[in-house]
Amino acid sequence: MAFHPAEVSARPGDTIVWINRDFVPHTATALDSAWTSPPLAVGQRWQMIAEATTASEYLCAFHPVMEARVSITSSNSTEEVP
Ligand SMILES: [Cu+2]
Repeated sequence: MAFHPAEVSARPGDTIVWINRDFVPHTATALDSAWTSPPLAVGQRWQMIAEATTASEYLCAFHPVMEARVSITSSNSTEEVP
């Protein structure tokens, strides 16, 4: 009955995967409703490509005490050319 890790950071374009390793169904649902997984049965997985708008606190729609967070870090691949 918890997300592990409770906080994950990703860069835009990264794939974030949730796997339900619990004994009951769960969802991963953004607090601002920007995204949600379908209900994940035991053993099921769901993945999402991270975008800037993915950054959010999220919870399980069935068990709102389950809270976690996705943070998005910008990539540092761009360098200014003098
Ligand atoms: Cu749940």
